[in-house]
Amino acid sequence: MSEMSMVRRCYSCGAILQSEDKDAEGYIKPEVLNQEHRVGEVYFCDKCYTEQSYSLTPTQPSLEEGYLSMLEDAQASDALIVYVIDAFSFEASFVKEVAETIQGLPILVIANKRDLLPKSVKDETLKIYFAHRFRASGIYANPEDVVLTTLSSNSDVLEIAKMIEERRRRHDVYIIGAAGAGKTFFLNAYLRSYKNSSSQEISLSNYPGTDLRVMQIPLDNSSMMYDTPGIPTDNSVTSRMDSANLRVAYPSTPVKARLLSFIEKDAVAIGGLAIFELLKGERTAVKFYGADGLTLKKKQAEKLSPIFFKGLEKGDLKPAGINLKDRSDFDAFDIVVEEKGARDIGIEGLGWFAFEGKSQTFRVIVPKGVSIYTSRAKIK
Ligand SMILES: Nc1nc2c(ncn2[C@@H]2O[C@H](COP(=O)(O)OP(=O)(O)OP(=O)(O)O)[C@@H](O)[C@H]2O)c(=O)[nH]1
Ligand SMILES: [Mg+2]
Repeated sequence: MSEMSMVRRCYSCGAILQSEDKDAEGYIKPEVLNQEHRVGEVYFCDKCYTEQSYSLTPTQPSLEEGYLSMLEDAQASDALIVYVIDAFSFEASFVKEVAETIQGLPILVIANKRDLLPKSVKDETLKIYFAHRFRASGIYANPEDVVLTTLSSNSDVLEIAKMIEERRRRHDVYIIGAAGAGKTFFLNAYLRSYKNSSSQEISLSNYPGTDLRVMQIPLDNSSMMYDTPGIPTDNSVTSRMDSANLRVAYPSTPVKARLLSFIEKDAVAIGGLAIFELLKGERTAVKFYGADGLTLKKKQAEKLSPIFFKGLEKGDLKPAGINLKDRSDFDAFDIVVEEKGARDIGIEGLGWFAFEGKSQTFRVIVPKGVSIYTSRAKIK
């Protein structure tokens, strides 16, 4: 009787893996190829592996030069940090160096775009979640440090202005956060009730010693409020789409749960942007939270994957990203859920999957460089 073995391909370039010919396509060291195949393990040929065309750790957004030295000033002057987040998606937007640089400073978190989360969820629950995510990212915050806002419709920020005034103790204020979170919307609302009691003017100029364009608002004769450039969202799906696709993929109304039931090896494709698979584990009910316009297609992973990549090649899938054509344009992450209880696995800028943690392994395939995160459930 002949023995059958599974053909293994490089996850990046798709070449059939082999250990015989170093110079031929798909070469992989015999010790890697012959080791026992662990569930969920993805293989790369040596060429793809050494070229590091696959990043297996979620990426962080990149910072402009001068950004950290600006925050070092904030640290040195014991300033108040007003950290604006997009309540729909911010979980993977933290940058380690930013967290380290603002360590110990007083903070006020403005969780904006509250309108994109279901009304039924209590504000208090969200505040606890947001504060938890900040702490998990190395920035100390409590639920009392969080305010929820919908700056696009609510122009009144008097309460927030009062909180800032109390918390800043006559020190400077730095408004920071990811691009598009709502910093400028906040500032515009703030300026409506602002009175300049100083001898200085409001100005848009380079932050001292940097090329950063910063709006500077005098708060009194010795302190300023700075509206700083947004931390780039290059690790978000939103940065991979043109505006027509973005209108479909990014919510404009509260996200609703879409129910899916997974058995092992089931997967769901989200438009032409991502695949989420239950690689290992018992039957799991999963809720997807994301824009209504996103199409979900669920099938066994081995059937779904060729359909997805063929669809991408042909340009059939909607919404789709710019220059996402084949497997090599995507990253794959396997997530082993060790925690029990209500959990989320999210894709930055796209939405999240909510489920009960039961030692599952999930595989998430996302456009290269897009971050994913896992956390306790945002919405219960
Ligand atoms: N749904 C919703 N959208 C909002 C809200 N507030 C702002 N937006 C939208 O978010 C986008 C970005 O807002 P901005 O205030 O310019 O964001 P920013 O943080 O200043 O961005 P950068 O200057 O690029 O760093 C705008 O297109 C707004 O329409 C909100 O409360 N809800
Ligand atoms: Mg702005």
